[in-house]
Amino acid sequence: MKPFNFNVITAVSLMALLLSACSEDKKPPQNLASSADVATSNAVNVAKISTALPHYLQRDIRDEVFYFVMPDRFFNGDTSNDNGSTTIAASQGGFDPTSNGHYHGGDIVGLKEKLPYLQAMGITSIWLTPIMRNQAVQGDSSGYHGYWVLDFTEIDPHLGSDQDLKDLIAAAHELNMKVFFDIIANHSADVIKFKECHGEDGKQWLGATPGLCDYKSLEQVANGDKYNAFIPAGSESIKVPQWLNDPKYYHNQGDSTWQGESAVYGDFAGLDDIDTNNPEVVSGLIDIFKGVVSEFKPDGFRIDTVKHVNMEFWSEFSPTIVEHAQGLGIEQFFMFGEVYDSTPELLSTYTTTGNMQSILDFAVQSGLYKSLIERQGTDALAEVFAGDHYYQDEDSDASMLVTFTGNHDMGRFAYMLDASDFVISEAEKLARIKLSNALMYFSRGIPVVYYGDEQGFVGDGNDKDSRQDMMPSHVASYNDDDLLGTDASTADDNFDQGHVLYQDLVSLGQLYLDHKALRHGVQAPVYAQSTPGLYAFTRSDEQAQYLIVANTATTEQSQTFTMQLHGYAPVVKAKDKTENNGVVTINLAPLSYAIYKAVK
Ligand SMILES: [Ca+2]
Ligand SMILES: [Ca+2]
Ligand SMILES: [Ca+2]
Ligand SMILES: [Ca+2]
Repeated sequence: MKPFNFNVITAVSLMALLLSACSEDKKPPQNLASSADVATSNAVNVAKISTALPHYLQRDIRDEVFYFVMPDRFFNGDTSNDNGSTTIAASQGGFDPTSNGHYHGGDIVGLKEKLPYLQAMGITSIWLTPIMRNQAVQGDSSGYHGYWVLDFTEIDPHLGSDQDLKDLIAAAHELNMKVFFDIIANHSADVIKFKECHGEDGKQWLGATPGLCDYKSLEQVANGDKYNAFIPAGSESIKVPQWLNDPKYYHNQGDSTWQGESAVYGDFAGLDDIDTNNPEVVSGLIDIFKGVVSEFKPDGFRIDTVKHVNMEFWSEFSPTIVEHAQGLGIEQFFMFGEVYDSTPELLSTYTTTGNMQSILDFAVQSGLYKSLIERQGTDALAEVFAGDHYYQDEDSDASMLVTFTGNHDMGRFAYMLDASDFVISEAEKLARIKLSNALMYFSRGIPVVYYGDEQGFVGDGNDKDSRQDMMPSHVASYNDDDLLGTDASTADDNFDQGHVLYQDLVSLGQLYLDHKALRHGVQAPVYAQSTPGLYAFTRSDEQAQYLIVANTATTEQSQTFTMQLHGYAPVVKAKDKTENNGVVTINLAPLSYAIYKAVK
């Protein structure tokens, strides 16, 4: 753990802020990705891009930098709520900070306390994992992640009170930051049981396959072969609002095998799959989420498990919720869905046919994975962006997609590097992470930083293994990880603003703020190759064109590009650059990138 003097940070931060406020044409920063020193420098800079951008109510979504956080694993600001509800048994308990599958005590008050930490990193928007009241315990783990909702109208008591949530949003808005909720329309907590699988009391296991209640197809159900669905005694009114307690509003076809129609109609490992084909359910769910918007006034929603709900539901739900929010004065209300698939052809159907404004760009994640972890050619990335035209329709396009390098389900980019076939030094891992972040920020789409990535978190895998604590952890399998860029472990407090990756994100955020075309510019391909090496593209607006070149190889690489403009000046310097009337030759150090700008 590096010692940290708060007064020094504050003084340096203030100075950096003053400098950034009064110098429009700063010197081009050093090439960030090429300086992959493991040792962190003592310099602590801050990038408060949230306060320099337009007011949050007017701000275009393409100006955002997201931070995706699981509040339970972030910071415990109030230990009195650690055990959840004091009045509702179903939402009580499940607290065990030594287990990676249980509540750890982090909450909304704690998150609010850390807003300045996020703001200083250049974050403008926070996306929270689901915060509605959960079933605290299911089987041998708990609802710390928030995806087991019982009550769609109030916050989970482990995370705090409705007022705490309103206070967080008010505090974020005060800093000109936005707050996004993660919502689920596909399923609720697991309450409904099937007599054929779970017995008369719902507590047995009679299924043929352990842990899997066999899926019954639509055809089987039409022929009368269906489950006897029921709610076990004592749980008849456990869900809110009340209509969710009637089994007739669920599909009740058993567990999804993730194949064919079961992906839409099946239960997600027992989680009650809501019958989103029923018009009464559609209006019921629309009312629920209109209510959430009216009550808390978030700036948008990330929508879970979109692929597991019928498309007709989304095409009605999405515009209705956005219109409702706009009617409340949240003009820029924005929703992006989780469609776990990496092909633009399929992903784009949700923003076109499904009327959704945006989706999480699993295709870009896959391109970054192929080029920087599997070491395929840079054409793996070019191929992803070549599918951008699929997203084009009258009200949305690929520039509104939400990009990321890893997440709470698939694991962190750092873990993927660890798990790859290559033996990689810490310096090279850091260089690959920095390059993936730069490509995420500077290519089209809205970047998301997964909490803890900025502190060098790695993890042993996906899901629970990737949901480490930022506050001192008591989970042994987290604490034995070798974090990148620091001597700290997850047993320490990890809000280190001097961490090399935190500082790198500060730099990216500052560049993002200083050059509007890097956020809004139209992207066009320039160069890619079938082996690791250079990847080049431009971002252009009315004023300027930016040439962004990345080197994914571990050797120096050089290439000449014939550009339409001339006079490309450095924004982030390459190792060497020469130019003759728009014929630009760039020489890049291993695993680095450069940005050059030509004025129109
Ligand atoms: Ca707490
Ligand atoms: Ca479903
Ligand atoms: Ca169930
Ligand atoms: Ca471990």
